[in-house]
Amino acid sequence: MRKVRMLTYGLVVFLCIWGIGTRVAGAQVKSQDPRVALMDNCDPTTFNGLCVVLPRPGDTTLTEFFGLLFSPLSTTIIGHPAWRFEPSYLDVRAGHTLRVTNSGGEGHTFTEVAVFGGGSIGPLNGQGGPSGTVPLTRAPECPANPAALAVLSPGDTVSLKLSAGAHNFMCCIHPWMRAVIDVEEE
Ligand SMILES: [Cu+2]
Repeated sequence: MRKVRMLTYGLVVFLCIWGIGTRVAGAQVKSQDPRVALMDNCDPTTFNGLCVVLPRPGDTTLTEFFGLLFSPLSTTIIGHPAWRFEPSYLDVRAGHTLRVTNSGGEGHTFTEVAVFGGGSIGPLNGQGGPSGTVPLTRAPECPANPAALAVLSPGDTVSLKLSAGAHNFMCCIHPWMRAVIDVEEE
């Protein structure tokens, strides 16, 4: 009788562990719906015309934005950290589709580059910055003419299928917005 009871307890414990394991595995499968958000915190009033009004608008003023473009501790542009890709590093299983949404109030690009560098907007590469500034060199994948930028407007989403390997993405407007998407074989 004791043996039967122990077997029953054993079975219950096993089923509980199996149940938890299945749930964890399920969560992992769900996380294989990879997404990246293009984020900023632009204040529509001071970014007059450059920033759409979102349901929850940003509150970084243009002055605050410019205030964090440079640091006296760096010879090149730093950039405001609220302008970012979220997450900025993502492991993706091969075959899954990456969804990229502009959740910010400004236009951004999600441009694949061989190596990270500057974008298409001179002043946001550091041109005209404090004396001694060395501007970033434009990544060749970012067009020399800003009119040719493939801008993702606020609210827009694109879906990307990526080959195996590490992919570097940057914003050709705000070159400190960067992400690495690492696509791994099953
Ligand atoms: Cu951007």
